[in-house]
Amino acid sequence: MSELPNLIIANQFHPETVAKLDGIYNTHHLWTLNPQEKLALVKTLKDSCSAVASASWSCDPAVYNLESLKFIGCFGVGVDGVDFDKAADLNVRVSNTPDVLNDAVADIAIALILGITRNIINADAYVRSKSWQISGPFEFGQGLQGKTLGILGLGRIGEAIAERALPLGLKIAYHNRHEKKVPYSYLSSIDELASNSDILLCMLPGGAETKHLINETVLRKLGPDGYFINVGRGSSVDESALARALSEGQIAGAGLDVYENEPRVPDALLAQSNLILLPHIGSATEQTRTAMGQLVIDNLDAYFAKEPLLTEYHYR
Ligand code: NAP
Ligand code: 8YV
Repeated sequence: MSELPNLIIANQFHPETVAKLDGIYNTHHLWTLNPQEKLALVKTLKDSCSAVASASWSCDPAVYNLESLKFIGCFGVGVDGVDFDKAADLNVRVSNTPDVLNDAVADIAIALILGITRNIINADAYVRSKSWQISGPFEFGQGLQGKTLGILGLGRIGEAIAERALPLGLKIAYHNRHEKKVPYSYLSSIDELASNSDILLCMLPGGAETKHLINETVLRKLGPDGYFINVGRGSSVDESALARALSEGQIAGAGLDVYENEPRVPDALLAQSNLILLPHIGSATEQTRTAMGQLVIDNLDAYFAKEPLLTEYHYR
């Protein structure tokens, strides 16, 4: 029998980190099992396993059948994959991986802003299809200088985006539930933020409270010259309303990194040419994913050593 502590790995995430965990713990790869095998494993481990490592955006509900569960170490900052009612019932502590991904995600947000306002993807296609040779110069894009970037969800990542946007000549406005001590204009509602933004960027967490906050009304307030960017969670956006807004010219364009039912993207969005679609790559650099994985490992170390967690997610 292994002397190493048991650790259930609920979902497949960052293979490099999972391989490291395999070397530190007696790991059980829950996602490789069928439903009966999952329940059998959880029953077998019910008195001998108290920790789970999981993707933050998805955590197999079978783990809540583990009566001895006391800790879930998440890979990712947005913990919408955790069932906090069940976690609270079991008195489970949760950690996530904030801050180490701010730069990578903020970079992707800026890439989407520049990409859609300068029409970069269609411009690339224009060269490859030889349209440049045949039809002449490409259409003009929109400059950013003096425009307003409205950030919905000005938290850790939102602030990193604002820092990058200022040197591009953008003014910053934002909406959170609570006003912050920052040198940016606070607007007290999403509608007001949309009305006052040239580019509306959503950096909200997922979950019931933010579901479909970006709807037809908000997009209409953004207006026909406005751009919408989403790097937070797809569940915050009514994707049918967004597809309609794009096809009917209610807004000028959009850039998305996240979707409501990943990895599926609605056909109505795929059909839009004034839209850049990325496959949830905000934090996807070698360096950032390694740093996120190290934080998962460090939180597990701290949990087993009965020391304070490095980045506990306080949900109560
Ligand atoms: P954070 O620091 O907690 O920031 C979230 C901000 O949203 C806070 O300022 C919060 O302010 C605001 N907020 C929350 N609920 C709100 C609501 N109902 N209405 C208005 N504002 C609200 O989180 P973060 O580290 O910046 O990460 C934000 C999210 O980005 C994550 O939860 C995750 O879903 C997503 N994410 C995506 C990627 C990617 O690859 N695309 C990568 C990392 C993270 P108040 O509390 O004052 O409302
Ligand atoms: C994911 C994210 O973790 O941290 C988050 O909340 O959305 C991302 O960093 C990443 O997509 C892993 O696949």
